[in-house]
Amino acid sequence: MNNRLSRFTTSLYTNETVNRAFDRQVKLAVTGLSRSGKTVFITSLIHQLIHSLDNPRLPFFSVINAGRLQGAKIIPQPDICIPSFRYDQAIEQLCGDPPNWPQPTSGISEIRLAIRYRSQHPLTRHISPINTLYLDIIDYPGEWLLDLQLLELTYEQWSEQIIRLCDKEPRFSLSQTWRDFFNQIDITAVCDDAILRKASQLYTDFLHQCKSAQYGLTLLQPGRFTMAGDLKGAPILEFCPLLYIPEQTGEENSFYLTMKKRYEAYKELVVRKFYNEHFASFDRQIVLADVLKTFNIGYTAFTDMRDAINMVLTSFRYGKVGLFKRLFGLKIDKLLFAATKADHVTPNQLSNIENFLQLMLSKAHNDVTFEGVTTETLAIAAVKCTQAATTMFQGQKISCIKGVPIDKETPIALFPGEIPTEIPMPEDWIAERFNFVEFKPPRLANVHGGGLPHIRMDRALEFLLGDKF
Ligand SMILES: Nc1nc2c(ncn2[C@@H]2O[C@H](COP(=O)(O)OP(=O)(O)OP(=O)(O)O)[C@@H](O)[C@H]2O)c(=O)[nH]1
Ligand SMILES: [Mg+2]
Repeated sequence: MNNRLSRFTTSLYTNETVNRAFDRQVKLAVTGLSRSGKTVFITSLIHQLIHSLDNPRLPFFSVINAGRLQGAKIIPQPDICIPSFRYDQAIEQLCGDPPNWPQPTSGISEIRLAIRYRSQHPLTRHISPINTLYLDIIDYPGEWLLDLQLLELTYEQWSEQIIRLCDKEPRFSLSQTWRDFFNQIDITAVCDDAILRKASQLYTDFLHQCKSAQYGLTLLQPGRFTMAGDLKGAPILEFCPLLYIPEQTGEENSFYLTMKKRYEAYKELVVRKFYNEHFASFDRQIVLADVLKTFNIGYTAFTDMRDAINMVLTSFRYGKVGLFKRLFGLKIDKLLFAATKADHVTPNQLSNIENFLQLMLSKAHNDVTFEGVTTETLAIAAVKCTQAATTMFQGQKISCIKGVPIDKETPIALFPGEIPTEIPMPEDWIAERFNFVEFKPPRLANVHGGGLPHIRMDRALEFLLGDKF
């Protein structure tokens, strides 16, 4: 790097760090596995903020409630080399006629918001009555999040982890074709590219099957195998875990050592780069989990999601830090656990979902509160697609919800089931017990007349940003 460029980047870095230390900038980690609702959440959050002045839907967001918000705007992002988050496109889809959900995310993108507010600080409000808070958010495919754990694991340790997972159903049966093929390879022999490519393809097929709606598994590594992004077809994705660890490694160009080298290259060139550029420093975090999905599928999907989220959360830096330390090292000091798509249940079930999510993530919860991090758990819907209603069933009035299912054109009323207050035993996860269907986004007469309909987005905003104003 030449001197001028290096001075320029150092000064940018210093400005950014100072801004963050003095509460003028917040980098928000929107953490969630694939399909948990990240893109919809980011879109709704931006929509709520840029329509905040005429937004009657944010009573719990205190800066608005106190009438101190001056407005919010999307401004140029800090890193011009990263694609911009396509907010306009997402809103066009969500609020179109017919409305549609955004496509699954296939690459990284970034957005920056400037939020103007009147200061209430007794010392600064006369000197600088109007302040600006910059909010940075990135969006990325949820699959990639699972790779962060690889940074801690050698190729052999990672392979052992996968072997243990494949010992149990449904992975045992689903991995059969890959395992049969792999078992025929002498991994200490000289590597044949075509055979290696085939082994890696069969492993990738196995991951795709695990991910399918039928099995709904989430702990799928490496993440780029199911969402390759711009690495599609690259040799760096051509490897797979070992089924056994041989005593001999073979020649330098053996299957074993070739796959080990590819794994290490994947870790360094793909995962570490992703981590360093986008995940190394955050101030605030929201963890989005689609817990309702696990009810529809069953106990294995539940344990898989629970383990995947708890695992992912070990990759972030947590802790309460004072001003001085914040100038040198930023850590997450507030973390919100959010059960998404809460519009899939009747309003009286919201506290049950929150309780359920708490039980699911109690390990991670304990670890972060130990570090002094403030946490909260909320059931949210970034875009509310249903209305609460009542219906008569066997002579009794029961609560239900009304919305347009994803594969239908007209609304239906349905009773989705009650969320248990305890995690059910494995044998009690019966398929017929729950009926959480996917809904179409609501049709809106005026996209710009206030924020999108939601559940508890204002509480989420208050928790994540409220103290910064
Ligand atoms: N009813 C309802 N459905 C939602 C809501 N948010 C997300 N969904 C559903 O969840 C799906 C996934 O949401 P996304 O925001 O695309 O999920 P993501 O986490 O960005 O997924 P990836 O990009 O694949 O990692 C959507 O297509 C909707 O079907 C919500 O607030 N309410
Ligand atoms: Mg997405």
